[in-house]
Amino acid sequence: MVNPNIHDFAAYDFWLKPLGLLYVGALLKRLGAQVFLVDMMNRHDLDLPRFVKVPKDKYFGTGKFPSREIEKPEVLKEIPRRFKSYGAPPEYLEYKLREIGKVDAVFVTSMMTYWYSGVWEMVKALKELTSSPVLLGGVYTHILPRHALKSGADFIFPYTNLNALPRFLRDKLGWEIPDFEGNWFEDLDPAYELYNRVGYLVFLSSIGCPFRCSYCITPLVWKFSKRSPEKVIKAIERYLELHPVKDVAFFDDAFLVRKDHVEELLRGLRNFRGIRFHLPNGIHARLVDRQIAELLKEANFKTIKLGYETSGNLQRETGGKVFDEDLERAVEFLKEAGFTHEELAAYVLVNMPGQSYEDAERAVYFVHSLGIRVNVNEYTPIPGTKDWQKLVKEGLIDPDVDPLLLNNTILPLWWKVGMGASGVERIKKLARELNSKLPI
Ligand code: B12
Repeated sequence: MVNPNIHDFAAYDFWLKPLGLLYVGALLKRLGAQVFLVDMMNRHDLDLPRFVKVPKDKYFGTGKFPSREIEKPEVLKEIPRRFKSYGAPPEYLEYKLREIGKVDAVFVTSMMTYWYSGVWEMVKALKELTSSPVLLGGVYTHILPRHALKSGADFIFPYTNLNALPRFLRDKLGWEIPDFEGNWFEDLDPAYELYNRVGYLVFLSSIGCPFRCSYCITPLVWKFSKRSPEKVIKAIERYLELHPVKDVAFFDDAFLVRKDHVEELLRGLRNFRGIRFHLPNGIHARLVDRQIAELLKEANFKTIKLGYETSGNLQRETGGKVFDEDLERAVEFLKEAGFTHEELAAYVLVNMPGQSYEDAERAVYFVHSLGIRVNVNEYTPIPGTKDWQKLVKEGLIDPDVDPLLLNNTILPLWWKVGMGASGVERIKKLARELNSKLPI
């Protein structure tokens, strides 16, 4: 199994782990396969320092990736910034593949659609370095399956239900394997035993999201479900024993949905002494009540990002997930429970279609007025979402646009919708200034 390099203008290791691929690994092992992992993005791999200088951790296990400048793809030629390949160098891949030896198939994952050039490059390298069939899955393949067919992979698996994988392997590769008798999300742990070392662990306690925000793809690709807290806790226990790290993050899209479940999970997490927990992916402010806030504190959460998105009418129009008063109340409860402004932040989305500069500015000031940090996220339209369909219908986006151009950093440079690059820069600068005014 291979997690490819990221090609981008910037990337930072905010607890990045290829969770989907680790579930695939767990499933294949259950079905009797012998599995090896080459994760080009694992900064903590024991062999990596032999091939490249690895930047030290910054905080909570996060840090900069090693990187090297690469030539820009044709469509990005005009962008006046350096384009890089992040993660391990090609020699590391060659070394790992030699060490593993001949395999029956290679499973490659993918994340952001606009990172596809790193995926294509990896597929090409694997086709050259091995004689095995290459299967490609992951976020890019389920958002853009037709585009992914051009990756050079022998097969793409554009689905998110891993219970369908055994049949796929029987059909495509002729493997003689049984179906998986269970539910992949409930019954499997991400296979962290495939790493020789990690700097942190990432888990999911739920998959999917019951909300229907117009800019988000999640509700369209997973049926929302929660894993039993007991199993989540057992998985954390099991892997902390194997990899004694200090930091554990959750990638859930809807961590707080289903109060009974969340409370049981948080009560269990209190027993992990000395472990710092993180929620980098935006929790639903409306679902934070006094009890949840206290349990989060008792469990030793150190990073809590609240989803705020924007101010004004768009709050309702994009799905009505969070209103000003929800965020205000959530922050109040969290602060009462003892969280400091260094541990709390809210995401503000900028450059959304229909969002004025003033809306975004107001959102930034509003978050700051609550005494917490503002994290600015640059909007990017995701193929398949409600937003995307509307933009295509109105002629505001070409449905065949090269996904590289949808990179959130460069979109404002060319997209005529929204507040433009200078507007986005001003909002980011404002957020930086306001954040720096918070007491240390
Ligand atoms: C964690 C996460 C992040 C993290 C970490 C990423 C990082 N850079 O460190 C943070 C919070 C930093 C982040 C940031 C952003 N993210 Co994000 N993120 C996610 C998230 C929530 C989880 C990914 C994950 O682990 N999923 C769970 C695993 C199990 O799913 P999976 O990998 O798809 O795997 C499944 C299948 O694909 C399959 N599979 C996977 N690989 C393989 C391989 C094979 C061979 C097979 C057979 C199967 C298979 O197995 C799994 C079974 O279901 C996803 C949403 C989501 N739920 O996926 C968004 C998501 C990927 N992010 C998204 C976006 C838009 C962003 C931002 C641009 C937001 C913004 N506007 O600022 C930023 C910027 C990212 C950047 N440039 O670095 C979009 C993707 C957009 C796109 N065009 O691709 C998503 C889908 C969110 C969304 N709701 O729409 N993100």
